[in-house]
Formats: sequence, C-alpha cells, structure tokens
Amino acid sequence: MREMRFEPAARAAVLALTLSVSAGCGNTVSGPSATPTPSGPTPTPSAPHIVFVGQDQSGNRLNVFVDQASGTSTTTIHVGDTVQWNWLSGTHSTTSGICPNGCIPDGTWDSGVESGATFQHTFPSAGSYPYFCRVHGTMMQGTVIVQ
Ligand SMILES: [Cu+2]
Repeated sequence: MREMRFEPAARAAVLALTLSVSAGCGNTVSGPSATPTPSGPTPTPSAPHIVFVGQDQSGNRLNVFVDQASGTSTTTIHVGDTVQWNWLSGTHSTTSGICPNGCIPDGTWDSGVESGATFQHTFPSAGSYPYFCRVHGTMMQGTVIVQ
C-alpha cells in the first residue's frame, strides 16, 4: 500500500478534525460525514405544491382554494408529487370528493376541519381529483390534476 503524504496544512487540518471529533464525548458526530444518504428507489421528491386555503392572492379572506402557481382552484402536478394546503384564514377542510348532490367524501384524503393548519397529500396515480371544504361545501371546491 502506498504511503499517503500530507502537505503541512492538510496534516494540521486532519489533526484539528481528529481533536474536535475526540472532544465530542461520544455524542453523535455532526458534519459532512454524518449527512444521511437517501435510501430506496424513490428519487428526491420535489417541494410540495402549495394551495392557499381561505384567502385569495390579494389577501382577501374568502372561502376559496387558491393554487400558488396557477392562481386558480386548479392545481396541476405530476405523478408522485405532493400538494400542501396552507390555511391562511377561516375554518376549512380539504376533503376529496365531489359535490353533485351535497358533497360526498370519497376517502382519498381528508384533512378534517382545521384552522391555521397545513395538510399534505401525495398523489401516486394520474387522474383528476376534485375536492371541497366540509364547512363551505359547493361554495369552496378545487381540483388536483395529476399528469
Ligand atoms: Cu371552507
């Protein structure tokens, strides 16, 4: 095995690192070597798509869902993406289902009635996912389109 040679500066850095690690009293070592490595076949997920709940883009408190990107109640994402609803005012839910004759939850997701909350749902399959607010019903609906 070939002998490793360090420049004096590198030798000092190694010595300093060794000292700082050994001074850690057995606690978990932090730093570059402690960075967890993602495991599993799933690629690094993208940041969630944000939908504002209870406030329009002008800051008016309304019974609306407003997608941050589209500015409408429709959110368009890709398979595997996550939507995060951020409650900005009022008391609402994000509940999957449709409102033909009263709003019927379909069980795909339901935040429950909340205020000042956040709620996330990840969409593993393509499709169109309508949702509504349990408090405001047909007045307050949105759609997630997963491509
Ligand atoms: Cu509502």
